[in-house]
Amino acid sequence: MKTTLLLVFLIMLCACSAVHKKQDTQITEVIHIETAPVLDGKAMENFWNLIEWQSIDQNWIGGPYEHEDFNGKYKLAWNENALYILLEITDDVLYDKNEDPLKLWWNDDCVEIFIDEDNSGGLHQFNYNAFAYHVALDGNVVDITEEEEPALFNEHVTSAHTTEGNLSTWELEVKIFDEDFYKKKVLEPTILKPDKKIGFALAYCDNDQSVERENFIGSIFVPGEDKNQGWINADIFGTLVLKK
Ligand SMILES: [Ca+2]
Ligand SMILES: [Ca+2]
Ligand SMILES: [Ca+2]
Ligand SMILES: [Ca+2]
Repeated sequence: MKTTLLLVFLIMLCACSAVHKKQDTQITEVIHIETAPVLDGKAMENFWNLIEWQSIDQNWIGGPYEHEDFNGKYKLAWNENALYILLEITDDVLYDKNEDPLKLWWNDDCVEIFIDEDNSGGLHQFNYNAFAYHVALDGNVVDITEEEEPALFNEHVTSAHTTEGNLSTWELEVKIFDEDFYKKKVLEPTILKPDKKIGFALAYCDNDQSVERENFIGSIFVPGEDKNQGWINADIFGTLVLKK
């Protein structure tokens, strides 16, 4: 009996420890910039040239896709006000299926930015422990609120993109908010400092005129069969370390 109880206790302990984010996996060091980029979808700023590209190549949803159908890469930089993303997306068909930004927003072509301000990991579907910002082609930013409803979070992410042929170049400014941001009288992003860790992943919902999105491609390897976990669970996010 004692052995059985001990075994049950050990299994529970393992199960509990497995839900916490392994903080040191998939680490990216992010370089500091003095001046924010001009958000115009043109990588004219010299600092962008000095930063290495990273891939968006993990197929979280959908069948195999060709290189012309989707490929994506990104660069990151930060200053005390925000995280900055330069993103190059090749997508053969740009498709805004639903004009209403709060209706089936994940079935439009969109960039999805996952942010966990304190790198805690954990569940975030109906709270602000972490965010899954869906940035639409028209710039609207959608996530789910504590009231379990979709809402616009346009003050959190500002974007611009240019498109030439199949290639879109995005520049995004992501202000980082903690889980209590909505309790404050004034919308107050976190002031970022060197060595801060932020949970992070980036993804693209690719729809080329289908009823539902055809692929959902992320920047982070997700173990197990269900790869579509980021919108609920911040444990799968990678970790950014802000470097001065
Ligand atoms: Ca620019
Ligand atoms: Ca496509
Ligand atoms: Ca958190
Ligand atoms: Ca598309």
